[in-house]
Amino acid sequence: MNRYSIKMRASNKEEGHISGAEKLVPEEELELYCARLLARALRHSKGKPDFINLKIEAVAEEEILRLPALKVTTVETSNAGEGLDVVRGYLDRLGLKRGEEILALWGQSFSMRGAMLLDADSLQRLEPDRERGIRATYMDMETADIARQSACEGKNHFNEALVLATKVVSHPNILAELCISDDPEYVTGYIASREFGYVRVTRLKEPGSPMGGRIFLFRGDEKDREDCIRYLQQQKVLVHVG
Ligand code: PML
Ligand code: MG
Repeated sequence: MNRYSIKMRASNKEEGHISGAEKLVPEEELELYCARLLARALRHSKGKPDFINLKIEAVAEEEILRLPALKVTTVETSNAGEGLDVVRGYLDRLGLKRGEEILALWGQSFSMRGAMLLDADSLQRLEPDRERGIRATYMDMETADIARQSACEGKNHFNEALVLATKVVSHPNILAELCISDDPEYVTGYIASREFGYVRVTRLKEPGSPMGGRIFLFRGDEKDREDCIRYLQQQKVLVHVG
């Protein structure tokens, strides 16, 4: 059974980017999901798009890597400072000596479309294009249609982030991922790693802030870096949730 990758992005002149989403669906559900993603683009609260791009590519079954979702835990925090302390604690747990500097660099990812790829030891930035960053893509959750359908109806920050983080930290050269949403009302962020799974931090920024971004912490040589970037941007991944 073949699958198709569908990517949707919508924008307009006033807002710029309005919404984007991707799916990796069986052939018989392709038309249905194109319609669902189109509906999502048209009904976004940020505004009406004047440009919608739907990109559809066939994906052979043997190209797909299947991964179980990371284990999820939640740490309750009541302000951004407490949230950052929690993240710092997990960086310590990974043996990373320069946690404070890593947190300070996070802000540089806030204006990027993709993530910062950061050498976990030298803190050198490793993205070939620093403005764009690295976009982890070609992933979806593997679950019953009903769950995928609801994921299409609007943005489900948590599901989409769990799928992305599972893909990202499954690469052997990625030690951890740090993420804060750029959605002003969404204050839950996370740190994820193979060692401790996906740790949700309920408040990692203050409400109303449009600042958000991702860091992928990397350790390896030049060849590992190339392999890792190829994996993040091209490997097709289905994440089994629940
Ligand atoms: C985003 O806006 O894409 C990032 C979402 C982070 C989700 C964190 C969570 O709810 O676990
Ligand atoms: Mg976003």
